[in-house]
Amino acid sequence: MTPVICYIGLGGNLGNPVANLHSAIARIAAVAGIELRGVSRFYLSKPMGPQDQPDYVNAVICVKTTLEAHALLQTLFEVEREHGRERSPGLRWGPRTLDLDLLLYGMETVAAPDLRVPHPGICERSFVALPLAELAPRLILPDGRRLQGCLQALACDDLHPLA
Ligand code: PH2
Ligand code: MG
Ligand code: MG
Repeated sequence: MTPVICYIGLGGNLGNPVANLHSAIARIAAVAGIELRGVSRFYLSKPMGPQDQPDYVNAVICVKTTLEAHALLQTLFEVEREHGRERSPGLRWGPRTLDLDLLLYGMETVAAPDLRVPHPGICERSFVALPLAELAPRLILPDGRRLQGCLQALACDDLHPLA
């Protein structure tokens, strides 16, 4: 298969999120068929959703992969599980040790019951759009929107790069 450039959003706010993100990135980079191409800075961000949870650490990575979108998604679920992620049907946007979201899979649009690409939150969430723009400042989404245009509409005062 022709390699595809993908962007993956990482987040976490339980346990040691910085360590979890580093460990997840190393684990993803070691998968056959995945080549790590870039890592954004790590950001500390205010929680979206319920406010009675710790701040999140967020980052975005770029990978080049020969895996199909669903195979990549399964890999991400596996890495989440290895990092103590529990998928309870309970709280929406509740705290988690590790969240890996497939943001972009090349310029493809996927609308399956278990996978939506581009991730619907890219343009609405500063903790996704800002680190993504670090890696791909000129990015144009498959629907034609410019990432920079989305960023200008977002208040980015709710997140800070970690030293
Ligand atoms: N993820 C959530 C819910 N809320 N808030 C921030 N700041 N960062 C996240 O990654 C995040 C969130 C569920 O995926
Ligand atoms: Mg998420
Ligand atoms: Mg997720």
